[in-house]
Amino acid sequence: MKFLDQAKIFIQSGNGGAGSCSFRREKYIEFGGPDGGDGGRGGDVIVECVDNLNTLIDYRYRQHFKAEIGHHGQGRNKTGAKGADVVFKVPVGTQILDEDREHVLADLTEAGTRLVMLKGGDGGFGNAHYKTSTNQAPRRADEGWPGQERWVWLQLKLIADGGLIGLPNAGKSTFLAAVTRARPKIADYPFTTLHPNLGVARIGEQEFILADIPGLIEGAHEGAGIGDRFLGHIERCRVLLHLVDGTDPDPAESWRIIRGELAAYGGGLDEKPEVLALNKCDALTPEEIKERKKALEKISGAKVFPLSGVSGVGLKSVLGALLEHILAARGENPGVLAASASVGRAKRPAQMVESPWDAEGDDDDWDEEYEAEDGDEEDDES
Ligand SMILES: Nc1nc2c(ncn2[C@@H]2O[C@H](COP(=O)(O)OP(=O)(O)OP(=O)(O)O)[C@@H](O)[C@H]2O)c(=O)[nH]1
Ligand SMILES: [Mg+2]
Repeated sequence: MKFLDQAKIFIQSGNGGAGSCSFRREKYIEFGGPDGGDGGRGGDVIVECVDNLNTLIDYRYRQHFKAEIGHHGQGRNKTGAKGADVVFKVPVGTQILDEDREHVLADLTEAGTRLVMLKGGDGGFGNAHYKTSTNQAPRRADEGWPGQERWVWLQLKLIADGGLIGLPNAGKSTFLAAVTRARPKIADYPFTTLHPNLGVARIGEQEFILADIPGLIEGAHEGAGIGDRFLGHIERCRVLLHLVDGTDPDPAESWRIIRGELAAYGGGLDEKPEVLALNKCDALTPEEIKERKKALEKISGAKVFPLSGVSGVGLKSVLGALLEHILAARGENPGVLAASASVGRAKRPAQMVESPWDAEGDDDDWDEEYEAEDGDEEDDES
């Protein structure tokens, strides 16, 4: 499926229908009097937030949304019908911005929300409306009031509970594929991922949504690589999972680059809770794991989770740490709940194994355990 996270569209509400100028004409009834009905109201432009979408791709193919005009009034006091509304659907997390892209007109964070973006014009009065004791045969009937029109920007900021960040090739997509049913593209060249992917992770009875975004490189805030445009998608996450490639001889430097980019982007990203993990531990010797973990812990001052997205080792404890932050944040602010279960179902937790690298000191037997668990991986899904 194609992904698009911004689109510019033209919306226009309907003009009101005109009032009618008419007189009652019937056999044996002279001076029947005015009976022109009012015009109907124009249709509204309505935006609806739905949870079975997660892209704005539809708006690449249709950019104009015009509501119907109100029907005209008619003789015999017939009021015109209201023009039909036009409804456009957007995924949860869409913001609607002014044409200058500065003012947020609406922020749709809950499925089912409907907002009237532009109201249709009122219908004009028919001549029956102007009948008074002193003017019993008015010939005045009004045009309908005009509708409104404007260009607006739609901007999607996906709603996920956790966001995956790291340098290109850190193994973010591999991690997403390991803990959710999402199937992002994975390859050993940088910038494999070109747009965000979502997946639902499950641990115990709890589910949460993870977002995998394109990798960041030094200078991303100035446009290097594919820039930091996609960081907008993790602005609403409650926790970030920072993956550092363990096969990189200097993991501390990778960590520093990403933290620098988060700070340069702003938006409070660098203040979000971060879970830090040393990835690709299956490709390292126990000594290397120990040494790189230590280096990372020293520079970050945080706990480092060793893991391997490929073998599945260590995933459980990382998910547990993410969940802890997510639950804590949900307690504080239950308002914006993570959205769409339509992203897919969570993967069975049985496919994940405990991390043998977590416990201090028993590094020696990690490879045995890894071998054993590797066997399990074969009977993956039946
Ligand atoms: N040995 C090993 N290799 C891994 C692991 N995780 C990912 N890789 C490999 O690393 C390469 C990059 O993995 P991706 O998951 O595409 O990395 P990414 O962070 O999503 O990269 P971009 O989308 O380009 O930013 C692939 O060749 C993976 O097979 C791991 O745990 N162990
Ligand atoms: Mg990727």
